[in-house]
Amino acid sequence: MSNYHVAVVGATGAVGQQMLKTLEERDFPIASLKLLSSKRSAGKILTFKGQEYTVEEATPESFEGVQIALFSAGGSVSKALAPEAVKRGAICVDNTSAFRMDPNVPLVVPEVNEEDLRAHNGIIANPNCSTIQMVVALEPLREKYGLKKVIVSTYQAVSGAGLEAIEEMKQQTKDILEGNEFTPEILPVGGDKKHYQIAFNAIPQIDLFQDNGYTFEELKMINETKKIMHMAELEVAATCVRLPIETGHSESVYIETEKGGATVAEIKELLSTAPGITLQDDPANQVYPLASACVGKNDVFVGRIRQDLDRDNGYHMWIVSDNLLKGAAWNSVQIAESLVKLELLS
Ligand code: NAP
Ligand code: 3JN
Repeated sequence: MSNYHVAVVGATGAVGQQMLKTLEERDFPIASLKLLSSKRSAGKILTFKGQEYTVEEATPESFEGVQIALFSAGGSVSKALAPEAVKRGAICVDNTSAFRMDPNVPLVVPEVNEEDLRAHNGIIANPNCSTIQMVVALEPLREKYGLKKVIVSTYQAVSGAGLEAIEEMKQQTKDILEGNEFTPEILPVGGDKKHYQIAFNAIPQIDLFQDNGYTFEELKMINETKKIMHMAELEVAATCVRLPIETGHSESVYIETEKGGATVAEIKELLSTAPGITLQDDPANQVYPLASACVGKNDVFVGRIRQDLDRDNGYHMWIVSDNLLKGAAWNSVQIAESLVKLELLS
């Protein structure tokens, strides 16, 4: 097997750090590795496979000789630098929303639509974390029973909002427990007008509000799900909520299938052997997925599967995954592995 010249853009961030861990754990075939960030972290030393690497400022020239670049440094960085990387011959796996809805860019979750990679034009988009874990769980159901409608409410961890948000939650928790004053400065969204307490709270806003009253995170889930599943007609509604959990997104998902009548036992059987899924569903023994238990694991955990009490094609379930792994780093590295497997990397 060949070894590849790899760059990680945003290597010092919450996702970038998991990217490096995942590349290391998967023993991805690396000939050379560039760790890129903003000017702020340039010069910082990071360790990969026991070897020290100096972080460099990401510039267009950084991508000379790079074959695969994993981007997680925000949408504006991807918009500015991914085309520069492609110009220099790299394939980019982009973790931001910058290109996800571009019809010329495949939006890929390998368990669902790996074959879409064949149509890439240099950039491949990694979906939003909340979308990824949901479509992994829904794809086997779509394939067997058809899918009409999805209604999802999320319970999202703060690590989805980056390292500063984690720090804010921890500091606020400490301040509240010690009776100190504090001023929220980051959550729900760094760039928005108001900030709210996240410790001991639930914030029904992730990303900025759009004109139709949905947040951008909710619209990402809606639009990305349709694109990944090639189902423009699928009815999807989403409500996204931030909770004071460090890592692990949870989702309460209601679906309606085309064909009714599947039993819960049949659905459990189907999901128990589906790729990337661990079924944890044994109510009698209080077995169900927990955010705290999914941390550090690549799978999507599914449980609490119930038939709707009014509709014979309606089902409820609870879907949990490590948002920084399957939601970001692992899905990106998995895409890179798929590119190697499908012989799409030069
Ligand atoms: P983070 O912890 O705040 O880290 C941000 C990273 O981006 C740092 O490495 C930072 O470098 C780098 N960066 C910032 N500005 C840059 C610039 N101008 N040029 C080059 N690098 C720059 O954030 P995160 O949680 O890792 O998220 C990063 C991005 O990944 C998000 O903005 C989002 O687009 C994407 N993301 C995707 C998902 C998903 O759902 N798939 C989930 C989370 C995040 P410095 O150390 O120099 O500041
Ligand atoms: O908040 C979360 O749990 C996931 C956040 C993802 C995110 C954060 C900042 C910018 C994204 C994303 O990947 O959708 C973006 C973005 O729009 O690129």
